[in-house]
Amino acid sequence: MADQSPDRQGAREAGGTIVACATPPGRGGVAVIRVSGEAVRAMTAEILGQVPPARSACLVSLTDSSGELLDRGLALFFPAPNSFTGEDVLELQVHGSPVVCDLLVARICELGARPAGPGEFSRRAFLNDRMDLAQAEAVADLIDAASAAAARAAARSLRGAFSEAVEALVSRLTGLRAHLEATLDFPDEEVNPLEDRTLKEGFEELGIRFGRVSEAAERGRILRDGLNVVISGRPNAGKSSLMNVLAGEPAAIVADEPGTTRDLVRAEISIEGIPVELIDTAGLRSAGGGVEREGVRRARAARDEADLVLNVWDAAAGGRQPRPAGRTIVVRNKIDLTGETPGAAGDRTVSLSARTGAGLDSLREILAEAAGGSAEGVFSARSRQVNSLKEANRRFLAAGSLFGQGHSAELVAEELRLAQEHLGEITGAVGSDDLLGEIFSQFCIGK
Ligand SMILES: Nc1nc2c(ncn2[C@@H]2O[C@H](COP(=O)(O)OP(=O)(O)O)[C@@H](O)[C@H]2O)c(=O)[nH]1
Ligand SMILES: [Mg+2]
Repeated sequence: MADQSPDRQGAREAGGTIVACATPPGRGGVAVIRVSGEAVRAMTAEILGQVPPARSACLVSLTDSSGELLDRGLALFFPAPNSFTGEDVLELQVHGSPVVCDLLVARICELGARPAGPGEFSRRAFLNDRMDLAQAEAVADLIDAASAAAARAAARSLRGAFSEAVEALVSRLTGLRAHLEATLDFPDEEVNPLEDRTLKEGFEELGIRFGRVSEAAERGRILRDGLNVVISGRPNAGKSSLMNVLAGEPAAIVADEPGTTRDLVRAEISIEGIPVELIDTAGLRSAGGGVEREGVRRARAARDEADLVLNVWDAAAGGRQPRPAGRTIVVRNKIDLTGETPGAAGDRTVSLSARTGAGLDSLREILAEAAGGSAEGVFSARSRQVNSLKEANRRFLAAGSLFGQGHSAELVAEELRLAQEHLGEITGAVGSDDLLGEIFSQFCIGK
């Protein structure tokens, strides 16, 4: 983290008027320079000889300190608070020359602005309540989106879909807490909270809502980060063969000899535009030497972190086939030897042959579904947000079970309060400067 030095960190946090080229470096038709802060109006008058009317494009001449022409372009003035940052903002559309941009940025700095740090415009937008943290992060995710589905999901978060879902959870949590605390205020009334229907139904309904929002957020996270798929199973089941046929290249060594794959082998593929990382692992068995044992340890660790596990099973070998569970899909391989029909049985078991390719399409469909499916109604999310949501849900479940066991309303209310705090981390209602610094430092400059 080279740009975390104290002076730059300090500069980023300082106020003042900031300037940056918002378009990527290099030559192009048009470049956009953005200026935000309290001195924008005065600077605008100086460089343009006028302050253009609010929010309308105006053809202007841009001059240096001696009055000489630097470029002609369009100026847009957004007076506070109706701008991206909530401050006075000037946007200049000039010819896309890096030299012209540098001259203009230097000219604006001469007049008292300073170069913006990464994400500083978005950070101001957040601090001035123009958007919450989930929306600010969605801006960055929209810019970074690797697929159409990811871009649509980010646009939904930017519009506020994720924030609204979180706010709805918060308002219901607050309602439950208020209701619980009311029973604290009237201890003499001898009401048994367990028989209180409003509370009971409140817990049930909120539980369902938590589930729905968590699922959508998890799908959004996968759309953004890609799907991580671990291929696991016994030695010689055909894991490496499956990896190679999915990857379309001989990424891993295939051999008759059990114990061939010892380290993790990775391949990146794309399914419906969503990045999928395939990880081939050493077969799980207790025999083998030290290197193989380390391979097995790595295989287990990878499996624990996977979004999805393909448990490959040699259909020709017989024995007791593992059951699909949670994130695990059972792949019955080598059906060219058994003659069974290729394809999926339910959404968690698929029969195929890595050798002939029969049944592979069914597996690809299952992977596509896991990677986001239609992505209908999904909003973009980051692992930071998914983790906060999980923590909030954990606290909420704890509150529910304390409530069910008849514990004091105070104890239950405290767990609900903690759940609410974790939800606040998502939108930035609760959060530290360190967290904000970390998030915005990953944005690009000019955003
Ligand atoms: N007949 C047949 N043989 C296969 C199939 N998939 C893999 N094999 C063979 O099974 C052996 C072990 O394959 P490999 O991919 O190295 O298994 P791994 O140890 O699980 O990675 C090799 O000889 C492969 O050619 C299949 O679908 N049909
Ligand atoms: Mg192998």
